[in-house]
Amino acid sequence: MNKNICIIGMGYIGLPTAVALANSGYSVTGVDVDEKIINKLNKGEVYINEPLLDSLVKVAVSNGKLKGTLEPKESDIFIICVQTPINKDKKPDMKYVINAIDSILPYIRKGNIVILESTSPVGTTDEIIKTKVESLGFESGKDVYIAYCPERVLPGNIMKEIYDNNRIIGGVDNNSALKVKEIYESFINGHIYIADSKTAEIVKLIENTYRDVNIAFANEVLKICENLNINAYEVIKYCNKHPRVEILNPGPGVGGHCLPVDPWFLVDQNENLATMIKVARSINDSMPNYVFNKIEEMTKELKEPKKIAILGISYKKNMGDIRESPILKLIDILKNNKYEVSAYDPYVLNCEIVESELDKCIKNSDVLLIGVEHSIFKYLNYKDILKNMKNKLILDTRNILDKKKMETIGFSYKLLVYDKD
Ligand code: SAJ
Repeated sequence: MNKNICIIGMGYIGLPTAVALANSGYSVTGVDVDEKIINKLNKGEVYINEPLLDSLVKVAVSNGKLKGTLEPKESDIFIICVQTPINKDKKPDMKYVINAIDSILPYIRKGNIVILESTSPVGTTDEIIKTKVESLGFESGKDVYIAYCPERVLPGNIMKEIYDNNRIIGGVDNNSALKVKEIYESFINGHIYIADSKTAEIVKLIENTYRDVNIAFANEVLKICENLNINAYEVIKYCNKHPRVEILNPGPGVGGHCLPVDPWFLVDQNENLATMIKVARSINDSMPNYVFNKIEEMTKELKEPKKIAILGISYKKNMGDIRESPILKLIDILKNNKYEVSAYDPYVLNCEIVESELDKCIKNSDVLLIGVEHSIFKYLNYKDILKNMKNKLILDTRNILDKKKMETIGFSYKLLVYDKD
């Protein structure tokens, strides 16, 4: 096989997809509008911190199978992997997908394959991608092949999941779906399912919405249990002993670029029907404020200025991605309410709020707040941390520390929920 693939967008999904395809034999051109990303890529370097990604990129670039450019070029296959954010009104902003398809139109020839991977509103592949490609005079399924193939990888474990997860391919016609399946079969170990493009589009949206709604349920359980003076973590632990119950973990909110965004695509197209989805979003969005109220309660007797030292600001554990992090929202609320805030996160580099040394972050603080469950935080020397603090309060929003151990050291330890003494 010596086919050429042009991938538009060298971000969290485009770059891993590019290396997977390059290392399975394709000649891949990675396109991005950001010159810094392309210069790095051509040196075999990456800006995304993902296990295995940097070494796989080095291999692909050094053997000439992956090259970065600022402009697309003629290829057998085009894959669009650009971001699809929401705007201020929570409506999908499709300009990156539109720019991407427009940028490849001049290079599309008879026999080419065009794939959309970006999470998109239902109908995008048909209404935007197919319409634009067919405006060149081609007929889909005969002259060109068009499909939607959503990524499903978990940030923090992208390279493993890109190979091992099951995939769904939604063709705008059956010929297209079968052509696209051949490409993904070259590297995917999981099963590949074939559907129509609208089905594949909604599957992607529903998967992420399912998780968001389930996290919202866990957060509501937390609020209800606190109202009734019951420890929610204990409740969830016992509920999950039932063979058909699996409640997720409550926490300070839902971050990342997927779960806080994708449910809105369903809301936008189904305003009067997606009622639970909308409520779930508002529950998850309420969590930073809920944590803030907890801090207010814990510190109401303390003198100002009150200092909150936060361990972990990324949107989830063991990684440095801060996009939509609920802890950043909490920091804003704290600062707007005249709290002093310092933060320590060994995964987050080049962020103004983050101290490079733990001691500096902790010094003279009143409350130590666990924001993210980075594994390393379980093993810190909390005796030393305590010595550095003004008031010895801990608020553990992720339920990672041992209450008894913390109290033996001398902390007053609070879980995010009501915590019986
Ligand atoms: N979270 C909780 N409680 C939980 C689980 C997660 O509060 O029990 C929070 C996390 O702390 C984080 C947020 O939710 O702030 C999202 O984290 P996540 O690990 O659930 O998901 P993402 O956003 O990193 O990745 C999701 C995945 N989707 C599903 O699991 C259905 C991934 O497979 C998708 O590919 C990805 O979205 C995407 O790109 O769409």
